[in-house]
Amino acid sequence: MITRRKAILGTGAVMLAGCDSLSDNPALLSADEAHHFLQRSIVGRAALAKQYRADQMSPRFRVNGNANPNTPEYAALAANRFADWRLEVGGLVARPLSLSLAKIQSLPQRAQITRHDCVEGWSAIGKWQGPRLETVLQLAGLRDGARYIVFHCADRFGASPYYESIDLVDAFHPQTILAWAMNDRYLDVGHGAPVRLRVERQLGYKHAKYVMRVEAVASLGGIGKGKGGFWEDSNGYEWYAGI
Ligand SMILES: Nc1nc2c(c(=O)[nH]1)N[C@H]1C(S)=C(S)[C@@H](COP(=O)(O)O)O[C@H]1N2
Ligand SMILES: [Mo]
Repeated sequence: MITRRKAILGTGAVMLAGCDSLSDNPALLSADEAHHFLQRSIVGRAALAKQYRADQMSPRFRVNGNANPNTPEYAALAANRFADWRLEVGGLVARPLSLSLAKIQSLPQRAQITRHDCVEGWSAIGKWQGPRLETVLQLAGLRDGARYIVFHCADRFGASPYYESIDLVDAFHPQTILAWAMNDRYLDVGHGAPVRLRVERQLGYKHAKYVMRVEAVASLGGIGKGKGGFWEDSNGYEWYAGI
């Protein structure tokens, strides 16, 4: 993948020689922003991730990262089959929401069979179902200035909760869903019950499990250490993990 990224960046530098708008000049962007800009302009961020047939689904889909939040709060929610769980939607929105699982299941649904690619080098094909994130964001109404969507999770690594973030291109991408079903069953605890993000154009660590709160923000500066995600802040993972 590193090789491919380098190739993409190389092509981009040539193509961008023709850009004349000042705001489009990658020289004025930080390295991260420039990388992101090039990915977007060349790969086409609106393109769909490949979808697979049912007979191509992996017989076993590994659980990775945290397999259970293991907090008393989460245990109580799970014991009640998440009937008392609510997804909070807030930040830069006109109408903050508190959505039950039943409400999330009653919204228009999307199902897709996709391949999950973990940065650690394994992949698995699974089926995911849930409402598009766009549907939920439209219910809440993004306010001017909202640029990123942050996902706050129920699990922790030591003292830090897991969190991730995406920009609005990915938030409104048709395959970006809040999945509550996997392989035609309720999401199990290992895979992120009751709801996890699927953001199919990016690597596995962006797909936040155990989502408790969705927050629209103007900048990632106030989230964690400012790089937009738990692994980005703690281990130098790239914020834009496009595949
Ligand atoms: N909340 C939370 N989300 C997470 C993680 C985690 O540890 N906690 N691990 C990430 C990583 S690295 C991967 S590869 C996928 C694994 O998803 P799976 O357990 O369904 O295979 O979840 C991602 N989302
Ligand atoms: Mo991963």
